[in-house]
Amino acid sequence: MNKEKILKAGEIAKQVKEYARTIVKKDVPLLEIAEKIEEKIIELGGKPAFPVNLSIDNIAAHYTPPHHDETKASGLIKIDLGVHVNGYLADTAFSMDLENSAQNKKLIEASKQALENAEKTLKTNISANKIGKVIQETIEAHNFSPVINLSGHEMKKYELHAGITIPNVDDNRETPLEKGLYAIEPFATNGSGRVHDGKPSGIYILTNPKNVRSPIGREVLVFIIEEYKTLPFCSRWLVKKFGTKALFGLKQLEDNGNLHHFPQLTETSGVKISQAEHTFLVEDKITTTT
Ligand SMILES: [Co+2]
Repeated sequence: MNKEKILKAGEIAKQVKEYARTIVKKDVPLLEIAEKIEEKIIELGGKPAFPVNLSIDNIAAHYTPPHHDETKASGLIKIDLGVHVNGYLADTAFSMDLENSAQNKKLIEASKQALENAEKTLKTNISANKIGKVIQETIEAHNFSPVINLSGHEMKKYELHAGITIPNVDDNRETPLEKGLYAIEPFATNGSGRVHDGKPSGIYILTNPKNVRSPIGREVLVFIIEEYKTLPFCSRWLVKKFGTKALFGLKQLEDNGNLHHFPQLTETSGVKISQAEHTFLVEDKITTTT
């Protein structure tokens, strides 16, 4: 573990988050917001650890604008961004209300407060379900539900979701949080508290680097291995590099079993979801990196 690089990734994420707050406004195209956030990460000396997620209302996660997207910012929007410095990660998220809704604001407050209470409870070797319990109790005290099938996660070099998961409820699993890097991410909702797989997100991760026959598939694969390694990436990034033929290459790689294609994660329509997230370095003492 390289503490210096972990802290640098966290510091960049913190600054980009402040920047994001100034550019996310109602009716601004998500494409413009995503590009600006990702450019800012690079400008500050990091790389995006995954495509910035800009998920609105009942979409909990995994919405990143495709290259031709026309969606505009609205409603209850979650901005989830990741930074890496040579594979050392920071993962952080916040929510904004773009329709002046009292309920959105309450939902945002519930996940934010749950994260703050989790942070206060955090110590070396605490069991993961104790953190989940604090998150659950805080969100329920706001009369909302935590999203129970999304969770925080351990992170390792070039591995966004590694090892231990940190639930958003008390799942009775007493896994101790040993020294390491963790993201805690409570989601609060006025819905059922369970998300399901939605449409394909255009966000992928390399699962098997085996050879592929198609020349464009191979070209894209070589680039993915070199540029993203085992971190998530999106079709928008590849269209920027190769033009729209990249989409054909991605299809070949998906069919050949090289990639996992993430679905959007959604609740039923009409339901709202908020999120807050920080990265924590757990040593003898705890450092919030983002
Ligand atoms: Co995360």
